[in-house]
Amino acid sequence: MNAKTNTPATGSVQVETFNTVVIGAGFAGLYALHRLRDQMGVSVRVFDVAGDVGGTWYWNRYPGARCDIESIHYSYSFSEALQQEWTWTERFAAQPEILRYLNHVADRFDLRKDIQFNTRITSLVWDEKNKLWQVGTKDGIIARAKFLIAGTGNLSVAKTPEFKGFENFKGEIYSTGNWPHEGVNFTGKRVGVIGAGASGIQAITEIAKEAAHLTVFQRTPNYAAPIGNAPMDSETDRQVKAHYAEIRTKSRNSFIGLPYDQAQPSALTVSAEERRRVYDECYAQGGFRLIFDSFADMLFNKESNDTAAEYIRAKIRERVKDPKVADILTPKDYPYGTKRPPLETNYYETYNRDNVTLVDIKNSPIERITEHGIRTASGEYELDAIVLAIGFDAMTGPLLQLGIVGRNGEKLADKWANGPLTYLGIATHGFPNLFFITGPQSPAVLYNMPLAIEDHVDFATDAIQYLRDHDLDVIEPTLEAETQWVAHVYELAQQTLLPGTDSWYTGANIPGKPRGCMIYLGGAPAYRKICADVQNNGYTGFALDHSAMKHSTATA
Ligand code: N01
Repeated sequence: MNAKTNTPATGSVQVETFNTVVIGAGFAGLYALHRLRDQMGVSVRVFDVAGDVGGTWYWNRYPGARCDIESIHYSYSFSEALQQEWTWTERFAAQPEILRYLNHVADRFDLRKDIQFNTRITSLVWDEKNKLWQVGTKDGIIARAKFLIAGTGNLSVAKTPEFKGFENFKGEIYSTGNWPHEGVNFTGKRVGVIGAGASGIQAITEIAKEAAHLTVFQRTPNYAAPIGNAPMDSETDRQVKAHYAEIRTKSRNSFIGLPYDQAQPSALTVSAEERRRVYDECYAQGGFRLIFDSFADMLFNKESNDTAAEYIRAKIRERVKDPKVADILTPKDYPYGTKRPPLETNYYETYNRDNVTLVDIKNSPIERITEHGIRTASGEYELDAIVLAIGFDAMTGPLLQLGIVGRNGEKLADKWANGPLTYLGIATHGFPNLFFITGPQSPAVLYNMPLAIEDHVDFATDAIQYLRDHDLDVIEPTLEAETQWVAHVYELAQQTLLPGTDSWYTGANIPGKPRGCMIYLGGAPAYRKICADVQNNGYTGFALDHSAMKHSTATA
């Protein structure tokens, strides 16, 4: 067992040294802690800026927040006992229930005692001499660790609003990604929501039911489709629990990490009637079936994609009474699924309500926030509250704000100035013993997140175990392996429709952020096979122990 040790810091404060420090106490951090501490017996400390466990589900408490993957799949698979004892009340659980689940996991595995909350890590510096990471806050070094696991999530750094004049606004301002714990009462208020992505769509539907008037400021319309939520029925629960192992295996063998298996090869090789039948069935079933269980070429063939895009456009026209409003809500200039498709319940019907107004800010942009509301090019809208649902500095943002400095004083921010460079989306050359959980250039956000997280935590912790078993100190990807991986990720992306669309998938949602492809698009099964081969061959593409230092010097 690697006992934790105390090593003196500069000055008199004792700084503890751990085998592994984990950043983040969401799905990733909780499982990493359990695996390292309880299954491997190593010393570990988790840090999180939040006051409790939950990660994204701790912060995103806005009305309507719920997962968009069925809860029986959007949950941990690592413990059969946990799978059997937890029962979801809805097909797609709402945020409070997911947070209760993560609290249950923390209690069940007694995790909190090794988590330090209310602690923002702002500096992670590699100490080459001692082969340790120095973990710091703005007040200085608070821990040291041989290994670092970044479980910081992909959508945890809010986008900074570009609008001028916020300081003048006399009303309330909220952000979906950091919602007040006590909730917000919009009764009798004039509310404006900026943004109509997945968060905006969920929040708009609920806020409209409460507010005196809701004004939605939408720039780009989305291809939203019904989520198909319903109470969880006991027969489904029983069936799932009886076959959980098979279901999880089937999920891990599918592109997106869900046990879907109906997709036909192409929308273009079937009749118009058959296409319609498939789309009707998937639209009625809900979840991500329309995009991932209809036709397998949806993200690869524009013509095929057009058939689904047109199907959704027709649904929007059917569901929204005012044709002008329907037109503003209809996406026209990018393929379906190239922005993450939001799922909804009565979202389009919300625009049939008398108390809801849609403002097209693509044609009439927001000019500024005023004392009393929002001024666009076509007029001023008076508001008591503004809700920002403008998204995140996705994938790289959470890692870059950790202040990571690797070998030879290299800053991760400098290395990634033109976009992320990783090996397998798990590690990056020049930054030894550092593992990203669902990092950029892994399938991450296109792979059912809890399963993707478990796969990565297993990879990282297996690597740590391998080093221990072989009396090695350091693991770091070679520059060559990294270069090849990045090229492979880009080559795969070019075969899809994704690079052409502005979205957080490509970094285009953040002004000034380098545009690139941050997702491995070969699907979960291909990715999992690559990772398994790397592991089974003694960590191909990684330099181990002192060879890492030599390699780095040789390629510096
Ligand atoms: O963020 P987004 P999100 N002026 O980036 C608009 C996950 N998630 O928080 O498209 C005007 O998708 C922006 O407009 P445009 C899920 O993976 C999951 O909604 O840039 N508008 C867009 O409408 C999702 O994909 C769930 O033109 C501006 C919106 O704000 C991801 O999180 C629920 C603007 C941002 O949409 C992010 O979703 C919620 C500006 N300057 C989220 N800047 C589940 O269901 C931005 N916008 C599990």
